[in-house]
Amino acid sequence: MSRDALLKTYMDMVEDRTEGQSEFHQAVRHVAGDVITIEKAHKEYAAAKVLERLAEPDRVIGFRVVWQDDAGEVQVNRGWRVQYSNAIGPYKGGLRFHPTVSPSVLKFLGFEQVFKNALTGLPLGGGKGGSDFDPRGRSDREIMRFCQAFMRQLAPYIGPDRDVPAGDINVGSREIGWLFGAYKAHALEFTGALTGKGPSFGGSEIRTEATGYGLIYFLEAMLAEHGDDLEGKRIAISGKGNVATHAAEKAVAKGAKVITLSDTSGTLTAEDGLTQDTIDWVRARKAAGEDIAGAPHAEFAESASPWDQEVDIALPCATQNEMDASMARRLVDNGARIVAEGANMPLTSDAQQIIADAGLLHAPGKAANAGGVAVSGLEMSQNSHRRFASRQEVDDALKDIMRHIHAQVAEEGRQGNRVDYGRGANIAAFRKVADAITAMGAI
Ligand code: 2IT
Repeated sequence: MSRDALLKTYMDMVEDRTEGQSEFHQAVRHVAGDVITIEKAHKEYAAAKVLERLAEPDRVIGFRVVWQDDAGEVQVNRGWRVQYSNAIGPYKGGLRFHPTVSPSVLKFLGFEQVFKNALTGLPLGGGKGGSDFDPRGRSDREIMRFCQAFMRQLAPYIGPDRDVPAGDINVGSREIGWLFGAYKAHALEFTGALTGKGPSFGGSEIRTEATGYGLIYFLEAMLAEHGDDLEGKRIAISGKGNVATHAAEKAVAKGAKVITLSDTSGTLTAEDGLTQDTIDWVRARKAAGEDIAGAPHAEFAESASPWDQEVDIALPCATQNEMDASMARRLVDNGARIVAEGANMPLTSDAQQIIADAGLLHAPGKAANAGGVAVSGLEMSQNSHRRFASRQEVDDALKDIMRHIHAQVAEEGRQGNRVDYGRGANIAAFRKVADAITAMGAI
């Protein structure tokens, strides 16, 4: 059978079983498109039905989260943990609190996490979880009570050798502190069952910065591969959260010009590049739950998109499917040459096709944003050893890991003097996961 016929048969099976889970279908289709012929050509993988098995998470745990708001009213939210695959290590992946969280979104994120974690070279399986809870407009005490109620439901299913959650959108070190407090009260043990903890209770240096810094280290490796560097490059970044602001900070420190940051209210633009004080201001506003209109030394435009600027490099760091076909076309027309994903699956399938057809280099999130989970892996190992690594030690390890991911992906994806990063990442990660699944038999 041809690749297209194989992919159609496979995706028909996936879609029949998971009707309506469009984000999940999108993520699975991209990986399967790159690896299905490899699975079929490799006798052991084909016999073990590796792709068919990977279309189904190990399990999805769903629960009700009941808590009381400041007015004493009972609130009911939905929570889930997708334990996708522990073929190469304990389930590992973030928790997201956002009204768009659904089983489809968490399954796509869990699926991607399996492959991302494999690329880090650390012994980490893949998972993802979260809730449809919206922290916007909630007081600190309400968010704490929500975290405690959420962990009451989740705690029985996690642990340092079983499943180790961390943060994701709207779950930062403050929420991890509340979640960890509730976990510890349940488990009657102090173990590293969560990462992204505060430095005074087992958290790793650099974990907060790691996804954004790692994205820039990966970008530097991409540029070096193609005989170039960051100096003077014009970069558009979307988002205003942890990934976006730390990527911006590191890019500016390396001599690039960061032209934009954004949120759902609009886009901040500085023609000569945002300065560190503007980035700090954005971070403080995000922490206070406020939008980014009115930043110092930058223009704010309500309906503008970061992809309307003339830039060399685009770093989408907001959320899934944030860039659609028309935005991708504008980005290409504005002269961008590189897209590296800080967010998970930020391009729609149509946007991805446009970027590919225009010949841009495009690094997928599972490679480019793996720095966060990589430092989570380092935090787990520090906790197991009961020690703390220095900031320098962790930053050096993060740089090494991002260079190593780039080298693996480039090797699998090299086509002449260019690299197909999407294909390279999917193939390198798939081989590792498939080898482990195959070695463990039909279980
Ligand atoms: O998308 C991601 O890789 C994360 N949210 C980080 C997960 C982790 O376990 O550190």
